[in-house]
Amino acid sequence: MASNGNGCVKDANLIRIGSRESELALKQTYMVRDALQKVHPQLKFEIITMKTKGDKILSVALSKIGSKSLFTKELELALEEGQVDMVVHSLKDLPTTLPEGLVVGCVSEREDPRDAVIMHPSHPTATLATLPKASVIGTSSVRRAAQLKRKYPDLRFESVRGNLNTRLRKLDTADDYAALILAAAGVLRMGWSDRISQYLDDDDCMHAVGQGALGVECREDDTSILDLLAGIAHHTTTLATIAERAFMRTLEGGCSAPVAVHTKVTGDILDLKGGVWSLDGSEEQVDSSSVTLKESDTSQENEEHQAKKAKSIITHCGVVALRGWERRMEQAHTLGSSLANTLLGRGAESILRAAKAQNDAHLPPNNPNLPPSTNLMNSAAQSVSSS
Ligand code: DPM
Repeated sequence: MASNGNGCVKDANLIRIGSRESELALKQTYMVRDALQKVHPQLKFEIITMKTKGDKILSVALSKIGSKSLFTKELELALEEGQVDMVVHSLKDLPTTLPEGLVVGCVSEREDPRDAVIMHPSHPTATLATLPKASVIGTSSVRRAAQLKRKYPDLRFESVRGNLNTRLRKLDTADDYAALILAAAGVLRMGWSDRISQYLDDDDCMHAVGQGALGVECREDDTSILDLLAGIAHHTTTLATIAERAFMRTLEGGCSAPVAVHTKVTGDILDLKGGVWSLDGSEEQVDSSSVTLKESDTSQENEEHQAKKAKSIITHCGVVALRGWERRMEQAHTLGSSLANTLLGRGAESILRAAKAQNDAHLPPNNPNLPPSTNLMNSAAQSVSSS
């Protein structure tokens, strides 16, 4: 028995996992719980669910709410206060800088990271390329809208919010949208693979940083939980997502600016393609870079790592470096930040600044009950085409 910091006595074999309460969030939390249970049959798990700001504010597009920890804050508070021992998130919803004292203890194996098209039942055989002109595509991701506007200038993009169940219902029961763009990972985990009519590869639409992977957050000083999580970590997904998060962090992206990536691990080679776009997709900076991953073999480098390790755990953009892979994690981090710096040197900075300024100009006051404001993604496009 141990105290949880609130003065309450807790069964040391009981692990409390925090989760958002949507069906997808719960399915993801069960995946992590089942993986832990398999390795540690003696442990008991309790899942504690809560609503986050992102679940409550449904009338405003994500990019316009203007907060980075939309889907994470309430759960992180519960973690800090010792009400839960770990929290399962979609890694892409976790900011690249975490609150002091919290870390991502492990990243799970990535599901298909691509975006997918879900067509309205009245367009069973259509693709984005064959939809009628001016068809409305539902997404509140500025990343998706910017890239797809560039590729399919005749389509229109409108915000759609709510959890996956709500969105699919909005698509099917009205004629507001011809199609939705969703992360394939979420759709597949919901068991709706038969609704996917098209997967978007990187030529069409590069995915979000961390998309398709789960990140389990815990307290930095909770060594027993860190040990448990290390046992279910997926090494190559961790490398890929550290590179992506470093790319995002160096750009200071966040969900108000269109930033996207495409990562591949082939043997010991890590490839990262990354890009930034103006909101209307008219401007683009994309490049790629790769690195051959290698643990250090010089004893001096090893000593440096040992010394660092003795002081504290090593993290990259909040993600704990896996033991024996410290050097590779560092290389992945450097790959991401260098690629971002290359793009910044070529004008990505002004693209990002303009996108953020346009979003901020549309930020709603702090009132979740306000009606939705004008559609930024299309209004931005109009102002460009008329200039
Ligand atoms: C973030 C974005 C979206 C979610 C922005 C983006 C999509 C919003 C939208 C940061 N979080 O992707 O550019 O299209 O309206 C979210 C989903 C998943 C995690 C749903 C989805 C599930 C898949 C995964 C929402 N967060 O993107 O379709 O594990 O990556």
